[in-house]
Amino acid sequence: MNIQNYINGQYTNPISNEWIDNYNPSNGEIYGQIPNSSKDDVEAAYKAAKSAFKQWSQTPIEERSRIMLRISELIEANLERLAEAESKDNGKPLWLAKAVDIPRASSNFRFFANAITQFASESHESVGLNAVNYTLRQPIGVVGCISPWNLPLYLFSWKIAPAIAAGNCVVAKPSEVTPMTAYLLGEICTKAGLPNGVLNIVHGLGGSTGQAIVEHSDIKAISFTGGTTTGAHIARVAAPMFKKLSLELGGKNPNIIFADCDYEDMLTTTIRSSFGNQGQICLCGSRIFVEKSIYEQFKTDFVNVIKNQKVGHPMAEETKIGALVSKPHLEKVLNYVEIAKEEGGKVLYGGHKLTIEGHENGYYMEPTIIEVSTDECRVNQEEIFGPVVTIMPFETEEEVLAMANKVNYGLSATIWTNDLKRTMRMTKELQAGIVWVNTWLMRDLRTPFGGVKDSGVGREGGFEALRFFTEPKNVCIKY
Ligand code: TXE
Repeated sequence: MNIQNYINGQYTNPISNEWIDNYNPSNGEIYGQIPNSSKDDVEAAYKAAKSAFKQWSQTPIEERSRIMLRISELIEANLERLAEAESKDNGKPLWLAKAVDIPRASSNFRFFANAITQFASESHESVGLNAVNYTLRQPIGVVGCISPWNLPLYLFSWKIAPAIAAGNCVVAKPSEVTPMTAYLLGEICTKAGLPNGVLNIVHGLGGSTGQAIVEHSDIKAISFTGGTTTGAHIARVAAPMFKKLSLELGGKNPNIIFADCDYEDMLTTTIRSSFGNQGQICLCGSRIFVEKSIYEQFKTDFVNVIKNQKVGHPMAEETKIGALVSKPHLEKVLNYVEIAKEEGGKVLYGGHKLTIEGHENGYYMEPTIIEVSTDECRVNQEEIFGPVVTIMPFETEEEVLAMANKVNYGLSATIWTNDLKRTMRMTKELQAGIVWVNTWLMRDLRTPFGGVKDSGVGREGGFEALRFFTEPKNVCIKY
C-alpha cells in the first residue's frame, strides 16, 4: 500500500514521484511505500500552512477546541484500525497499541483541546506609575514537528495537539520507519473539520525531508523527539536562524531499588520499565541498581519472570514482547550484547536473535539482562534503546546516587523505597527531568516533560507546551 503526503487537506504524491520502501518488522517484508519528499514538498506544505494561519489563529478558542475534541473522538472510534496499523508498522504487540498508543493519541488531542480553554497570561500593574502591563501569548505562525518511531502516533500527536491548540499551523514529519498512523490521521482531521492547511504531513527521510523543515527560514519553531545525535545536529542548523527549539532526546535512566521497597510491586513494574515496547521507550529504566542485601534474590526472581515473557508475533494475543522496529536497529541492539561481553559483562539471560516460526525474517530478540561489574562500561553509559538492561548491586545511597548521575543523559529516574527522608534527599539530587518514586511511566499530562543534559532542552506537557508554541509579547499601557 502506498501512502501519501497530506497537504492543504488533500492526499498527494510527492512532487518528484520518489518513494521509500516500508517494512513490516514482524516478518521483514516490504508492505508498502511512502513518499520520499523533497524540499519542494516541504515548501508546498509550508505554503498551505502559511495561508491557513491567519484564519486559524483568529478562530475562537472554543471552536478550535471543539474541532480538536472531534479529532480525539474519531481516533477513539478508529481504535482497532489505528492500533493494527501501528502494530504492523512498528512491531509492537497489538494489545499494547490498543491499550496505550492509540488511547494516548486521543488523550493528547482531548487534553490540549481542554487546556487551551484554560490557558491565561499574566498582567502586572506598575503601581505608582499609572501603567499596566499584560502579556499577549500569540501563536508563532508555522511550526515544525518531527517525531520518532517508537511511539508513533502517541508522540506525533503530543506535538501537533498543543501546536494547533495554540493557533499555529503545522508542517509535521513522522518517522520514515513508522509513517502509517500519521498518514491515517490526515483523513481523521479532515473528517473532524480541521480547516485545510492547519496540519500538513510530509513523509520522508530525516536527512532530506526533516532537514528541509529544520532549514526552512520561515518555520520559526521546531519540536523534535528522537536521538541525541540528530538533536545536536538540528540545534546546529537551527541556531543561526534563532528558532525556538524543543528537543526531547535519548535517555539512560537509572532504576534504583532499595531493600525496603514493596518488592512485588517493584518487580512487576521493573519488568515493564525494562522491556515495555521492546525496551524502545526513552523513559525505560535500562540501568538497574539493586541494594546489596536483596541483590541475589532480585536477580533470581527477575530472571525467572523474564523467562516467561513470551516473545512473538505482534498480533498474537499471548505476545508480551514483539518485534524490534527495523533490521538496522535490531543489529545495533544485538551488537551491544557483544560489546557487553567484551567489556566483561555477564549475560544472565537472553542476548540472542530469535526466530519465530512462520515469521522467520522478523526482527525478534530475547529480552536480555546483563550483569555488569562497573557502571562505567559502554552498555551502562550509551543508550541501547532495545530489550537490554544492565544490573549491578550497590551498598550506600551516596554510591548509587553518584552512579545514577554519572551518565551524559538525564531524562528520568525511578526510585523504589519506603523511606520518606531518603526519597526527599534523592529526588532533589538526581539529575533528571522526571523522577518516579515507587512507580514508572505514570503520566499526568499537566506535568512538565523533558530532560536535562544530553536528554534535551525544553519541556513539553501542559502549559509548558502551550508556552513553547506561543510567543509572549509584553504590552505596557500608561494611563
Ligand atoms: O532516530 P532519529 P533514529 C534514539 C535511540 C535510537 C537512536 C537513533 O537510541 O537508537 O535515537 O534512532 C528525523 N533533520 N531514539 O535514527 O534519526 C527522522 O526522520 C530533521 C530515542 O531512528 O533521531 C525521524 O522522524 N529530522 C528517541 C526523527 O528525526 C531528522 C526515539 C527521529 O529520528 C534528521 C527514537 C535531520 N537531519 C530514537 N535526521 C526518543 N527520545 O524517544 C533524522 N530526522
